[in-house]
Amino acid sequence: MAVLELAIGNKNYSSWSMRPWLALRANDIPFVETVIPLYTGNPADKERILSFSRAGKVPVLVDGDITVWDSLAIIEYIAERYPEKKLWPDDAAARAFARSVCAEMHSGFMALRNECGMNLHRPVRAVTLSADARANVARVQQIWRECRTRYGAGGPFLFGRFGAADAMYAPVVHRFRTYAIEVTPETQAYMDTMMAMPAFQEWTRDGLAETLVIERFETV
Ligand SMILES: N[C@@H](CCC(=O)N[C@@H](CS)C(=O)NCC(=O)O)C(=O)O
Repeated sequence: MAVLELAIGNKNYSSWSMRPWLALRANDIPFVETVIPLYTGNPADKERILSFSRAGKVPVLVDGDITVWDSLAIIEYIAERYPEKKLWPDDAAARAFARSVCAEMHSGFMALRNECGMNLHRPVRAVTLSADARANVARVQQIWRECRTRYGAGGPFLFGRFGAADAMYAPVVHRFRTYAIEVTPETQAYMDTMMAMPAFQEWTRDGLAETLVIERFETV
């Protein structure tokens, strides 16, 4: 079996990269990681991303002669290749719910993403959020509460055990922390669970050790 290779961006900033990376690492799935600095202005860096995928974006997973680009597609691929890791819940209703909240994250929350970009270096400090971003924060908390209440009895994660939905929402944990967003006690408890994960801590440590600064992400 070929060793998986995951091409990712800077760990400090690349929220999309964090998702499949966490899904792999938290499940002890062996893979080689290739970090490509983003937005350096150096055409060679962009060429390197393009050599993995013509979409020109990371993350990209390479498994032998199979290439999967896009965070959610990669998580789906991992779930299929390692069914024993149970990235999706067994129960059909829970699975449908998990897929829906993952898709909602993947395609939404633009205001929160724009106003609170993931930036692990950033000193913890509150910002004034737009009404749309505040609505995003409320919706994320509603999703987490509903997942935990309906399907979380088997453990501390959204669907009990750690799974795809936790991986997809992991960067939001950093955003809520870094931008000092006021959250409910249940949200804080879930964030604490995520932040205590060795894989989450490893990503954070690596990101904090990076020195490359991307000016356009340092504005808030
Ligand atoms: N929807 C894509 C988004 C991927 C994406 O936007 N990646 C950014 C970094 S987080 C990127 O590769 N940017 C580099 C560039 O555009 O040159 C996914 O889920 O993987």
